[in-house]
Amino acid sequence: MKVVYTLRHRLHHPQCEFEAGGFQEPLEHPERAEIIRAALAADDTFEFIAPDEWGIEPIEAVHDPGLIRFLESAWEEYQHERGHTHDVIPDVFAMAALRDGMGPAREPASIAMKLGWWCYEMTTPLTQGTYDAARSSVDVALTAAERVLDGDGVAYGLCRPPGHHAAKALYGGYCFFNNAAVVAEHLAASTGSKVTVLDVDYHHGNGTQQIFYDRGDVQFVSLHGDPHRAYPYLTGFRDEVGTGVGRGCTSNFPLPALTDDDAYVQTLSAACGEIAAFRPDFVVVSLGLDTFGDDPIGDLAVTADGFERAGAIVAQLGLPTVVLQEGGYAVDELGENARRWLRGVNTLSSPS
Ligand code: OKP
Ligand code: ZN
Repeated sequence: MKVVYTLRHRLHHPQCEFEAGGFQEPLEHPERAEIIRAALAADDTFEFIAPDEWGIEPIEAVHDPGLIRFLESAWEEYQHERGHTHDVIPDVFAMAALRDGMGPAREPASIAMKLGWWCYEMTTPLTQGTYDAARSSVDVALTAAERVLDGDGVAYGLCRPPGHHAAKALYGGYCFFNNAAVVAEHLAASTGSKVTVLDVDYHHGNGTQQIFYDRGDVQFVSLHGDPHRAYPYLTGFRDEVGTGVGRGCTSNFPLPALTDDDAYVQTLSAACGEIAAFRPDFVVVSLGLDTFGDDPIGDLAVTADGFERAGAIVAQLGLPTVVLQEGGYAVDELGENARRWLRGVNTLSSPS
């Protein structure tokens, strides 16, 4: 199986993360990708390739051009306007309710409020190289998709930063550009066929769901911690099923705390039933490994065996599959967990 990787992910290296009333060590850090790279490099099932450069157009196909322009210059702008800081984090937010009854707001002029216009929370610092790292993460994702378009049964993009929380016009949740959405749109647009995004990250992929919510040609299926207790809290409820021609093309499977391998695999099988019924031509997997029992920010109980079983269930769909890395924060086990999931799905692999 081809693994697409670039060390450009290291350009995004936050120093701190604001949460629960204080600053802490970032959970989403460069070592995550390096641990996965090392685990896959030690297994000769995997062959590394570098990403191609895809330019801005595939990103513009899913994101507001204003968000892209903002991310390109925000760090620099902040340094000029507010003084030097390694990490740039919003401290004021453009809540629609502030102008309730007075007409909609316009994009603010000051970087102070621009941050809170394009970002919805405080755990996602912008660093000097964040934009370039986020662009490289999209390049990694699209290059993995290209392998599959060229006939590989499955390919893996070692994306970092992750993408699934990034909405059309918002970043947050450690995500800047929605790698999975860019790939799904690219596959759908370039082949005129149907695509499913299967999101197995612990956190609901609100961004991906939003981008395709009214689409009949791109299905979104997600297993995640129930938003009654899990980030991002506002999306991922069972009754969110899509709208317009997309009605029925979104399926959410909220999971209870401590969900174990057997329960997890059973729900994944049900989710794959929905995928088979949609009859897609391609599957894009948002692979979060934060469903792992020892993950510091998840509360499920999936094990390495469970991950291999999960990959094998996705392989049984028998569809060309692009696997893209999202979350996973139990760093010591992250590499082995990724390796096991990918070995599980690898029966799709075909010589290229
Ligand atoms: C990104 B991905 C929980 C802190 C939550 C943001 C989480 C973003 C997760 N105590 N902070 O879906 O893995
Ligand atoms: Zn996650």
